[in-house]
Amino acid sequence: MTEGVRIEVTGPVAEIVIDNPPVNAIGRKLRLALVEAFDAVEADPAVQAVVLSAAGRTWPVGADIREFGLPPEAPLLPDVCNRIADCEKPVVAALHGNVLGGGLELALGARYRIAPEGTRFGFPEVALGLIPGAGGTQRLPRLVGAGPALDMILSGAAIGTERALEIGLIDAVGENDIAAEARALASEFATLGQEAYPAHDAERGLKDPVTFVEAVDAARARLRAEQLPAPARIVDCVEAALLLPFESGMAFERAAFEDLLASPESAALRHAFLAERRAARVPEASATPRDISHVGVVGGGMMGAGITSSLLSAGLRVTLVERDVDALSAGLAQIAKTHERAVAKGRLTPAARGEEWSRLRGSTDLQALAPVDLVIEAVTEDEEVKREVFARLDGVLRPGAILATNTSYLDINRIAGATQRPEDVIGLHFFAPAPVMRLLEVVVAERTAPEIVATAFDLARRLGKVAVRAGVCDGFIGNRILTAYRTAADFLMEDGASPYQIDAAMKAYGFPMGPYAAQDLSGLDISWARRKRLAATRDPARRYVAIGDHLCEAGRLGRKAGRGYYLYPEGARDGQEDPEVLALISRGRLEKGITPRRVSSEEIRARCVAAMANEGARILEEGVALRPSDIDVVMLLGFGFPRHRGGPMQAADQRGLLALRNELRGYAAADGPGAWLWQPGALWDELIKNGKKFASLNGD
Ligand code: T1G
Repeated sequence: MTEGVRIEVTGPVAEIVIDNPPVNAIGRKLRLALVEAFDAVEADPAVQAVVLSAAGRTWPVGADIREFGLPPEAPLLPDVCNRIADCEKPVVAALHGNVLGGGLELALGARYRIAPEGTRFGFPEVALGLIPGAGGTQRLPRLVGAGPALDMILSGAAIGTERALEIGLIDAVGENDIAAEARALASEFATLGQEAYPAHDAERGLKDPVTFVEAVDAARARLRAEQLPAPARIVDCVEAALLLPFESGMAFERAAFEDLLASPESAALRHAFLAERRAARVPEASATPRDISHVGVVGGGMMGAGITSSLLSAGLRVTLVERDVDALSAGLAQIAKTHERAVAKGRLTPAARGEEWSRLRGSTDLQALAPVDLVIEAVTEDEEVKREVFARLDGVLRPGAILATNTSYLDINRIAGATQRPEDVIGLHFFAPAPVMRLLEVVVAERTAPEIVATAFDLARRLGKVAVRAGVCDGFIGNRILTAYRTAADFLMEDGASPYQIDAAMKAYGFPMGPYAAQDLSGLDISWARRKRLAATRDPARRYVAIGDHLCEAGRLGRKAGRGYYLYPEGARDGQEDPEVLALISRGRLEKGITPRRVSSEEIRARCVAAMANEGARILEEGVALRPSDIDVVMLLGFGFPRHRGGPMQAADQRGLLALRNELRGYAAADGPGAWLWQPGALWDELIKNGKKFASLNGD
């Protein structure tokens, strides 16, 4: 049989087994093999009934996302699903694992569907900026009605067997050897003969058109103006399942699917999906990770407590060390609060909380860390303090234990230099709040051993985080690009834009909040400390905007101080614009002899994204990041870059590198002392002259 499918005939039952590891993704070869398999079993007079099953850990999880950028090749997935539905012999689908997307559409082509407990069913296409494009928007509402169909397809959320049985998506919940049960059912059908099959109405969802229309209208009313294009198309297609004959509905769905497939939003969302998984492909992946079961955390502040909660959730034993009892108690209280919130929200049972808590120890003595496999240091962002902690840890930890620092931009080579074991030192840069943020920057110092990197990536997987490999530089990947973004914004603010206009422009681009509201939230003193640290080495000829320093000098440290770029009366969550800040900015311009100019929102967005992409190009040239898509993953998961834009490097590719490089050159020429921010490096010319995009550097 063609690759990816085998047929096993037992008596009157033919079982077609899909076997395309790791997740039975449906690419062209598999589509062809399935059509050939159904042609074969239909032509075989000995076969009276068919079972469609899947080998491995899951039923097909969907169409092969990697094929979407390629020209479509027959047979298309809708044709495969129709082939199954048109099979003259009853088809029983034996489902298990994640029955998603095109995989669920395959299952909907069958006459009967059975699955064991634990099987999940969903249409995640909306998260890729798409809609089910192989009959899902037509067959599902016909089977289960518009309400449950719209809930599934608009949310992209999976449902379990109980809900699937309740809405009629599956016909029975079976035991674990679901293929055997399916063969028995098919054998019954083969023996009973066509007329005896239990009545199975694949159109029962259309029986109540009034309810159907009400569900469509309600869903359409909930759509929001700024939403991406896919949700509205989903509602239109589900409505078409009621209003149009099946073939016309399929054509209507296909047209919508092709529109969305060609959209920049979907290209960005598919890019993000694959980029997150590509990040795990690091040169050190072949090294053997060390066993980690007991982790020490030094520092029980916001980050240390958050990291501890994350480690406990992953089933690890943790010893938290703080300098004194008060600090330790505060850290433990923070962890208890996180537990309480999880229990209150039903994410954690009280018993599970108790079990997690039983794996936690607290101490004020570093000696308590002697037995641990790995220590994560999360003390204050001061190089000397960290070096002192590492020197002491070096004398306490057993040979082979790993020392990790959570620093967000300090030089890890210098921190490692405080120990006798630099090859066991690495950066694990978590993002606040650590239990929630999925990003982990794994910062590899000059002498870090390969198996330490492999251990860090293995730990990230166990924590449910996406690890991205970074080299040592000031700010690694994310904070370095954030600095470029903020600098571009500061230049615009000094040139004539207000911080409030800049924030609004970047929110309109898709950021959850603008750069100034974000600084108020995290506290202006953090970046102020960094600017002061770098002041001695700053090139005086370079443009430098001191507005942020002036705000800090005036005690305006952000939301925690009740005022920063915005005012927060009585600790209000959302800031109010403050004329005092505008006056302070005007004074700053006056001192520098700058006549403010009108700045458009389009220019704000263009400059900020260009600055991020240009810093990303520099990071690539310096080898700090392995590939452009790693930079995108960092900005998407750690810094709120809108997912439907794909990240700064994807956005640059979408914009066009020649146009963007010329734009950067224009900014550099116009910006005089600020040219240093904009100057495009050699990588731009290299890619442009070869007609390549940043994506060509991602490998695959
Ligand atoms: N296509 C290609 N490769 C895929 C894939 C897919 N759909 N899904 C997973 N992989 C790869 C993934 O890149 C990784 O590869 C490996 O499988 C393990 O994945 C026409 C248009 C099912 C929840 O969106 O959500 O059908 O990095 O690490 O954590 O209507 O995979 O090892 O080389 O994620 O156990 C709709 C996407 C597609 C499901 C399992 N389906 N997949 O998670 O494993 S569009 C989806 C997932 C479609 C039709 C429409 C997850 C998972 P590598 P993993 P996991």
